Amino acid sequence: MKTSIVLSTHQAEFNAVAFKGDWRANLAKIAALGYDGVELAIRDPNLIDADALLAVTGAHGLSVPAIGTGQAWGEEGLSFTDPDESVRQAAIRRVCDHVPLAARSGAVIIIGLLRGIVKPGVEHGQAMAWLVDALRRCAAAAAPHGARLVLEPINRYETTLINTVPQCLDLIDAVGAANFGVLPDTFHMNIEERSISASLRQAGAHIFHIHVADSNRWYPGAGHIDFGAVFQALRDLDYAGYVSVEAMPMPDADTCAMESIKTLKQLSL
Ligand code: LER
Ligand code: MN
Repeated sequence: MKTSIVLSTHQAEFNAVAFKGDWRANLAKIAALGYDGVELAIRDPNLIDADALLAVTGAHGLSVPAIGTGQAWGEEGLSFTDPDESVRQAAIRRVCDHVPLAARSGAVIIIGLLRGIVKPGVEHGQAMAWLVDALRRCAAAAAPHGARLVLEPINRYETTLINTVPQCLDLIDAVGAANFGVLPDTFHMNIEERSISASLRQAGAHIFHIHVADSNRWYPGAGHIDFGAVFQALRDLDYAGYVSVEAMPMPDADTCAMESIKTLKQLSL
């Protein structure tokens, strides 16, 4: 198991990101704390200089295990399940635009809130059909480049589409693409799953990436999630991917990042 932490390349509304803004300074901090990698939250890949970004991550010895895409929903309203077809197409194009950087870095592309919520007047079944179709198109576009995609089950207060890991496993069956998997996030799992460790065990090899935050979305160890059981399940699965910290910068970003890596290193022993 390897460690990473989320960094937004730009200022962002989403609050569970410790590091935003000055990405050069933040990458130096993340490397100095001993993280193996950095997960990049990127609203629009056309607005970043991928060469410069990868040069700096490489110089620090940091890998890029994942790219988060949710700001395109939060700040531009793009969604796989919007009733407006042009919005759905724009969301698919945006995911495809992430493929070159994902292919270069080996990052998985995360579909979080970009899947959307079921809007008033839309049948749940229709939203699911749009979602499956969009995921198939994105997975097909990513596959020739060796890039992978994950969907993240997100709690009911943020979306009405795919709240649990078992629901996501059914979706993986429906999409039927080998490069499409699941990203469990312990914060959401604590709200939605019957048992966090049982759902992780059920997902098994479909887990391509993981987010960790505690029950209060502070750093692991600041709430009441049993991370001992979480890590035991991951060890039993021989999970060899990244455990990525996506937590609020509380009490401040530096403390969050420092406490998180201390706990993750203790737990993964
Ligand atoms: C994104 O990774 C996430 O966990 C969501 O809460 C975004 O709103
Ligand atoms: Mn998450």
